[in-house]
Order: sequence, then structure tokens, then C-alpha cells
Amino acid sequence: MDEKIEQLKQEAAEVIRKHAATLTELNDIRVRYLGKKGEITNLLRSLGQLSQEDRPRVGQIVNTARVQLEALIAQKNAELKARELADRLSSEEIDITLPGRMQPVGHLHPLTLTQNRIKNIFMDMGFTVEEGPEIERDYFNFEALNLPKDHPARDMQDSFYITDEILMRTQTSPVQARTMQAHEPNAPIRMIAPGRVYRRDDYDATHSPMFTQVEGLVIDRGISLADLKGTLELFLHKIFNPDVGVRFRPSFFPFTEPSAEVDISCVMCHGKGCRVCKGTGWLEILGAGMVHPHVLEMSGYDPHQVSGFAFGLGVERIAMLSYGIDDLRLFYDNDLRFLRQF
Ligand code: 2NM
Repeated sequence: MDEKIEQLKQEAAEVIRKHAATLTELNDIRVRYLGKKGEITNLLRSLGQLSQEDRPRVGQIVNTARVQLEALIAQKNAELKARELADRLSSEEIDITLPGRMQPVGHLHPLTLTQNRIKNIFMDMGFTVEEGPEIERDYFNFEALNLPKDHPARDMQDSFYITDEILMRTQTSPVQARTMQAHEPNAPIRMIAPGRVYRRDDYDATHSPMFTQVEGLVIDRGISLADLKGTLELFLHKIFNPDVGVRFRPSFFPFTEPSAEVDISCVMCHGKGCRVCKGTGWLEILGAGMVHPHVLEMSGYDPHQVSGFAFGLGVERIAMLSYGIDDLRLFYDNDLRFLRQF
């Protein structure tokens, strides 16, 4: 009996040492020897069959074996728990030295970049930047700018009407009329109005039914054509380069008198004549003129007290010439291969 107990204890100790790789396995082993129907437990139960004198001695041996195995199991249990924790810590490790994931940062659209350059040049000359609605009243878009209802330049073909009295603005000049009317009569104005305008037009390499304009207006006592020339020449030298040639040609606009078309020497061939300037050496870049007395009058200004000049330009055209772009549609396609170049 004594030997049998010793053998069982050795066997259990061996199994605990060598075959308990996990906590589950260790628990199975505990049940097998020390559980309700375990081998050591069975031995304790069979003590009743022993004689009176053997019982206490054998009982003590079995009990000692039980206590020793329990201690062995507790030790192994602590060992396995520590290992499982170490395994988890290393498998779930976070490398805090890894660099963060790059968030790509976008940038401004070439038309916005060009519009900002234009705005900055005029703001440096003391101009304010004014805005107005893109859905405009016929009155501000045409009537207040000397284009009465029967004027040929108001041909329905050229505009997107919403009702008889409301349309998508065809120019930013209604912002000029609104600004004049918001001022005290004859108060000086030095402003630009950048923004989108809409015209019924084909969509091709050089035309779009929506494009971007910057128009300007200067009103004060004694403003002359010399101010117009000086201001626009300085602007063109800053936006292109100081060596660019500038020329003024007589033209017609209903809201200015006299009116001029302003050309710069071709930025591609420097005036020699090429495909871009159609062999002329010049590129049309601006429209301008002295504000018509009737336009001043209609917005509450007295043409006997003050005078003014105004101008208008297309942002797309300036961007195309600055960057050497030959198709206007590239600005609206949102093709990243194009946009990423700016
Ligand atoms: C242009 C050309 C010439 C212009 C005139 C006015 C106003 F409101 F003062 F009458 N604003 N803009 C003007 C003059 C616009 O664009 C080619």
C-alpha cells in the first residue's frame, strides 16, 4: 500500500512537470488525481478497508501526498499564468516608435491661385474686394449698366434666365452697381469684384458656360484715362512680368465711354508671332473704359462731380497664359493628374 501511494505520487508529479503545457491541461490533471473521483481521492476513501492499526499511518501518507501534489499544482499554475501573460504582452505589443500614417494634404485649385494673385495685386493698390449674388436681378445685371431691355447685347441667347426678371449674372458688374448704391452719393470707390459668371456658350477648348471674372471700379473726383492706363499697366506688369508690352485699342462697351481693349505682347513668342497670338504678336487680355456718365447717374453718382474707370478680365485666360495651358476644360475636369501640378 505504502509503495503504491509513493508510485502514484511520483507518477502525478511527473505528469504535472511534463504534460501540463496549459492551464486547461493542468486542471485536467488536477481532476484526474485530486478531483471527486480522482485517484488520490479514491485512495483516501478506501482507507476504511484497512485494519485499525494501519489506517492512521497510511492515511497520513496519502494526505501528505495530496498536500505535496496540491503544492506542485499551485506552483505549476503560477508558472503557466506568468507565461501566458508574457505571451500576450509580446503578441499584443504596440510599437509606439512607428511613424503615424501620412494624411495627404490638398492644395488650392489653379484658378483660385490665379484669382488670389490678382486680388493681392489690387489689394496692394488699396482696392477692396466686394462680392455679390450669382443669381442676379435683370436690373443690376443689365439695366443699371446702361443695357436697357431692347439693347442688342442683351440677346436672350447670351444669358440663363430663371424668370423674366432674374438670371444667372453674365458679368460681375452688377456688384459694382450694388456697391455704388450702397455708398453715399459721390463717395470714392476703389474695388474689385471677383467671381463666377454664366453665359449661354458652347463648351470647347476656349469657351465655357461658366467662367471666372474679376472686374474693377475706381470712382473719385478727377479720375482720368491716365489713372486707368497707369493702374492696368502696373497690374499687367505684376501679373505677367515687368517687360511685357501693353497696348490700348479703342473699343465699345455700353457701360463705358470711351472704351478700350487692352492687349499684352504674346507671352509665348514675345511678340514675334505664333499660333497662340495667331501671328499678331499680341494677346487680348482686358476690357476697360471710363464709366459712362449715365451709369454713374443711375446709381446715384453725379458725373459733374466725380468720374471713374472700370475694367474686366477673365481669370481662366490669365491662368492659361501664366501656366501655358491650351484647353480651358482642364480647369473643370477635376483630373488629379492635371491638378497635382500646381
Ligand atoms: C469690362 C469692360 C469695361 C465694367 C464697367 C463697370 C461699371 F459697373 F462700372 F459700369 N463694371 N465693369 C467694365 C468695363 C467691364 O469687362 C470686360
